[in-house]
Amino acid sequence: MSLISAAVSTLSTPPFNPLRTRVRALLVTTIAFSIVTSVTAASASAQHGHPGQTDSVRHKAAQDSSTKSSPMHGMSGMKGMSASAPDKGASAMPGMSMGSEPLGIPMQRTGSGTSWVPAATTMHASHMMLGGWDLMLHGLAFLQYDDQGTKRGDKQFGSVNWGMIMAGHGLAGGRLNLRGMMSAEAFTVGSRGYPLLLQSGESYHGQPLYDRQHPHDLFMEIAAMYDHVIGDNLAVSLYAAPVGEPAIGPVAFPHRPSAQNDPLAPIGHHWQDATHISFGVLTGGIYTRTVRLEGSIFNGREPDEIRTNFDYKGRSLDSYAGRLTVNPSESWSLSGSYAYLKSPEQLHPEESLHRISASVLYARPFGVSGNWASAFIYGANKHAGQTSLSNSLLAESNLTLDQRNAVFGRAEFVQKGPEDLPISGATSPPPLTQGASSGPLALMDPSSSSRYNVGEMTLGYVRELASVYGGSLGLGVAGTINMVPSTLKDTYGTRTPLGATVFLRLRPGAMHMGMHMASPKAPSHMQEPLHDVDNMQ
Ligand SMILES: [Cu+2]
Repeated sequence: MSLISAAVSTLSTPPFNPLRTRVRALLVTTIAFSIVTSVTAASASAQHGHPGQTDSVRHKAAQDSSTKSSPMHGMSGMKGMSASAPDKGASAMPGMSMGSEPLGIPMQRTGSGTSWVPAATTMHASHMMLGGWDLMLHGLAFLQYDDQGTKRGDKQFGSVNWGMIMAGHGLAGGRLNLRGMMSAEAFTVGSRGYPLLLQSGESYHGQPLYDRQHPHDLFMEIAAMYDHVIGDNLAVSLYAAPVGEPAIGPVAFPHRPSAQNDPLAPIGHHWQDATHISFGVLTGGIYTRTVRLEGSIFNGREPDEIRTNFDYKGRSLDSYAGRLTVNPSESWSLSGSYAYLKSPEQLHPEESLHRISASVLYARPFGVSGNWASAFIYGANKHAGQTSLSNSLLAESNLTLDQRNAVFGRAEFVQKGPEDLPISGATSPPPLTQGASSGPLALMDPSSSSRYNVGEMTLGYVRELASVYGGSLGLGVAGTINMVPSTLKDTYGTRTPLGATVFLRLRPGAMHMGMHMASPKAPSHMQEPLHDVDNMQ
């Protein structure tokens, strides 16, 4: 923590020159929030640590075990479930209460909501047992200085963050998982969110937000999920969430392995995964070890600008979605989804939306202690009455080279309209009232040539600085070059507006679940997942 304070006091001296009180408030909130996971990680490591074993030994053991039985991935059959182990070398281990879900599906495959990511994903979390419950703590906290160029840009010192607790327990022959996830962003970046060129979506003071990313709601997820095995290779699940994520698109960006070191949101968020906070979701799913089919009904209205409450007023579960996910191997996860969102935007309740998405996620270990995660995502919106889709594409990658260094990048293309990125000079988005018959839809018609093809490319680097309470503190930097069409050149003053951010990032250590467990002869003390608390990843 002292490191954070030191770094922050460095950051808070000129030239950044933020208001002292704001910095202090921000600091207190951020630190309080981010140490929730860290402190628990410390206690978890106290429970599960392996004194006398050095890190390198643990790593070596993990590596060895990995060559034998494809560890990070081969967790199958571990939960004493009826399913036989699908992966080579993994053996059933009755009494293992944690680390895999029904059908022996590895815990690492768990994405946000009910989504799957590749099983070869490195998970950052801490685990502990409490009264028969498996508790997992996840979280991510950035403390960033964000500088977005041009007159449409802004500078801000703030924190992007979320923390999550998952509790799992056996129930009636199946598995119950409860989840709670919160974000302090309403306080740490404010109701207006943080500066992000070309971003759009949601509102502030009754006006659409643009060139800023909205803060996430205080309650990001409150959900219960129940899974039950009904055949050798078949299980069903039910996900009920007062706040949660319907079966749309791939894992949402705050939880995406390929976005793990990037504090800033993708500008295609509202074309791809912005439904990750929905106030009322019911999802039913049926799945095998490789294929998952899901259907959701949910409240499709985006969160309102009061970020601390529950947005149920006047709403019902009148939106729906379906998603097919295929994980053909440990490294790949493919998904396709369709959603109908009933009046998603509070400022335009008369508009409904169709959204389709397709994604390919890839993950694999890299070198001795690194990992590589990538995502390719297509997302498109079609407003009711619109004749064609507005498209978005995203390619993203994070390469953790070793225990100290990681590089990441993102490239995006998104088709936005004047209602998303109003031309400068207009105090509010263009003529939403022009002609009741055409209305804003006219503006979105591609034939009106008012659609902007915008893009961005980001490159970043993170250097891990220290182990903090079992988590890892990293210092990072990222730069973005944005691209706008000539029609927006006057608005931004250039066709290539730039953005940059410098940040500290705190998160729990990497879990190496299954590495030791994968060995049939593992001693009993190894049956708990190993926490490399000093692991710098
Ligand atoms: Cu979001």
